[in-house]
Amino acid sequence: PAPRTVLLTGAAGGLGTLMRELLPDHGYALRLLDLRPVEGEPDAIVADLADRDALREAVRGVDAIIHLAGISLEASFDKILKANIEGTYNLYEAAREEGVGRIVFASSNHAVGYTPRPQGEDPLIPVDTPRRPDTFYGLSKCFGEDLAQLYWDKHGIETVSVRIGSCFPEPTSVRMLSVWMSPADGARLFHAALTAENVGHTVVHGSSANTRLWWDLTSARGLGYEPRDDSEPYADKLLAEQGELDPANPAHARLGGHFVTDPPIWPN
Ligand code: NAI
Ligand code: 15L
Repeated sequence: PAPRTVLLTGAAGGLGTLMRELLPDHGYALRLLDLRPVEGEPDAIVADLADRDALREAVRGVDAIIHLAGISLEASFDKILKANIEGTYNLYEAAREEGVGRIVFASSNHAVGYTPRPQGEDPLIPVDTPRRPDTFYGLSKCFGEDLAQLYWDKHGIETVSVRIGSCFPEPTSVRMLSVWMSPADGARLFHAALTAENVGHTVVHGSSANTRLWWDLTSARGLGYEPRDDSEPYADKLLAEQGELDPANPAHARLGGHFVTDPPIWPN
């Protein structure tokens, strides 16, 4: 049967807030978890991914998990280690102990952020492009994907790792015209990732069907995802404000954008 009760971690965040609004229309009853209280949701579980007992209780009885919680931008290695690496491990262990069979993992384009973005007639970036994390943050998403593979091979827990582009109500940069995932398409993709059969561990690109797309959506479509949105209506305004991307600027020439060129965050 299709999963119905889903634990949404990171429910107080930007994407979590969008998905709290949109996923119930796809038939889900959400259980919410975040480090911070979730506004207007007194029943939400307030817990740190470091708290293994709380995670075990939070996952008990759910059909699936959408794992969004963690640090969503570059930070010191110690912070990334705690929240994204140990935190994701703790969540998978809780899922294993409690018998949860399906996880949707919010990976990121920054797992492969150093990949050159296509120019001219270049092919779209394939989903099996080599890992090229652009930050400790992106590196933590590589870890999460590998953890998902291990828990599939060893424990039979299925995961769809969604390398999300940029999921915000509207695209706000010229780069985002290429990697934007509309919130409605995000909910469609998460729904597909929760319901597709025999996914094992599957990595997909997460975006809308943008005219200026940089990556291949074949694996996402293989789950039954049918994107309906395209960033193109925002293109004229953003290009007038910001100009075309400059191929000589690494922040414009690589998938990860400014994550590639921002100075590293030191020390720990
Ligand atoms: P966000 O930063 O707005 O939300 C993350 C949430 O996780 C926050 O509410 C925070 O309190 C919670 N959190 C952080 N550390 C935690 C911990 N130790 N225990 C429990 N909760 C914790 O980020 P956003 O934009 O909502 O992203 C959600 C997820 O999707 C993140 O994993 C991010 O890396 C990923 N992602 C998001 C993209 C986007 O375009 N929004 C793009 C690519 C990936
Ligand atoms: C991400 O992974 C971040 O979580 C999000 O805030 C955006 O910066 C997004 O990537 C992006 O690349 O635009």
